[in-house]
Amino acid sequence: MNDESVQELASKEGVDQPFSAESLKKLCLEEGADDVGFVNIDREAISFERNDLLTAYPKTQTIISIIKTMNRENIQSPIRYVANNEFHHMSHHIEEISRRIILKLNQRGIRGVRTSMGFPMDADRWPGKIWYVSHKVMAVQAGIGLMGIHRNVIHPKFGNFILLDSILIDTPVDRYDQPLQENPCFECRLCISACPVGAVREEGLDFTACATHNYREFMGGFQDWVEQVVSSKSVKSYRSKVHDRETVSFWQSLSFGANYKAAYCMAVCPAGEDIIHHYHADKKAYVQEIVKPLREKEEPVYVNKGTRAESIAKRNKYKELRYAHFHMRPRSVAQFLMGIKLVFDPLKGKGVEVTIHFEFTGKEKVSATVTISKGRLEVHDGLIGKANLRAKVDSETWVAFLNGERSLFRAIITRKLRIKGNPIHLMRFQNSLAI
Ligand code: B12
Ligand code: SF4
Repeated sequence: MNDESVQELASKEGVDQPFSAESLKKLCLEEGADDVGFVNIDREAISFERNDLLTAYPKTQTIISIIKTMNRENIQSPIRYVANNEFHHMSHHIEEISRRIILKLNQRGIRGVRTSMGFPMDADRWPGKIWYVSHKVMAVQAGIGLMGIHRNVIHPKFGNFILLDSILIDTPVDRYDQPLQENPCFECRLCISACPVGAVREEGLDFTACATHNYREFMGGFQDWVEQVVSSKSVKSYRSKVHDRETVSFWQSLSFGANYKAAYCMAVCPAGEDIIHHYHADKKAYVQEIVKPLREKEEPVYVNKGTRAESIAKRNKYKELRYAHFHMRPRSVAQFLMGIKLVFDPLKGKGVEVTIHFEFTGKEKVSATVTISKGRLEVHDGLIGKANLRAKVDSETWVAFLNGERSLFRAIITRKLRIKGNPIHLMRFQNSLAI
């Protein structure tokens, strides 16, 4: 849309009226988005996101969700820098599209904010929710696509080979979109079989497994590497922990954008009109051409010791097992209670049946019940049911203990931690966590 037509529309519509969804959609597509949809800030389904959205832009009325397709063959390549180059290039591209959309909207008197499609994020909130806008949630609500078993959004036409972005604007539109009725994911489970660390599971993504391997050179994986550097007493000791090619890979990540180690779940997904006929025409050939080269690629695979991810990686003779530690040291009780859900490992927690009542005192006064049962960990507010163990603990002491800065013994003798029940339950709980 040229500047003249923008001005023409602006004068026709005025911005204090609900804006025409149709003309906004046209503008977004003309600026290069491959699909677009709109969500109202008051929608119930995004209520858990509202605080963050309004922190990012207090005047938000409408969330514009846009997508950009990637070149599928790049993402499927067993040469991962070919895929990473596509991810990075298209990340910049979609952000540039959002930037252009917002500048065009500014000319119509509409103001707004675009955050970021991925990184950078708010590192001050680490290890909490470091992003303010969950683009998948917005895309689903905007009717762009639905999440498959692998938790990526699948567009009915382009499949999951899309990147997402969201723009928060101060103006309502005259029509909002609704989630799709039919999920393009047809449960072929290729994503489950392709992930070298078994992170994709029907019961939900194993966040720690994916973050430890795929994000080896990001965030907590990067912390791990730094700690390996500083804890090495000599060059020889560093080299015994980190291969030269791994050091070079970290350099490459710092210089050119972090290397994803896998994204195989996305690479193999055959859902979506543009792709599915390749799969249905000859399923065996599809697996041979797309899945097998990734499964049989010889490469290092990063896992935490004793986890389900380790047991899965071990079964694949093409993968070299490398032990890592994805660091997520909580800085508050709230982060602890959120984080344990992400780091619970079903293999390490196998056979554990325990209920713990936590009563946190001091800075963060919170009560919570943590239950591990039948290979699942749940956290509930308040003290619910009968506990095997009751722990009354000063919140700051607990956080210091989790970060290795305070011993449990010292916490007990200074009466900052009071336990009722057999402490073995606390150990069992701790041993069920992947990190
Ligand atoms: C956090 C994050 C991750 C995490 C968690 C993955 C996930 N499924 O959410 C990790 C590091 C593992 C990850 C990996 C990848 N990601 Co990512 N990631 C994000 C991010 C920042 C937010 C995701 C989100 O909305 N979560 C909210 C909830 C509703 O999603 P969920 O699936 O139910 O929740 C999972 C996690 O988020 C986690 N979680 C939930 N709450 C919290 C809170 C905290 C504090 C933490 C740490 C985690 C966490 O637990 C769940 C898993 O058990 C977005 C960018 C953004 N700002 O939106 C990109 C995004 C989701 N990622 C994307 C991509 C491409 C990937 C990778 C393919 C990267 C790669 N190149 O290898 C892999 C795919 C892994 C997979 N199968 O999901 C794309 C997805 C595009 C699409 N078609 O859907 C996004 C949308 C980026 C973008 N702008 O396009 N990612
Ligand atoms: S690979 Fe198959 S099971 Fe996995 S998300 Fe895609 S369609 Fe669904």
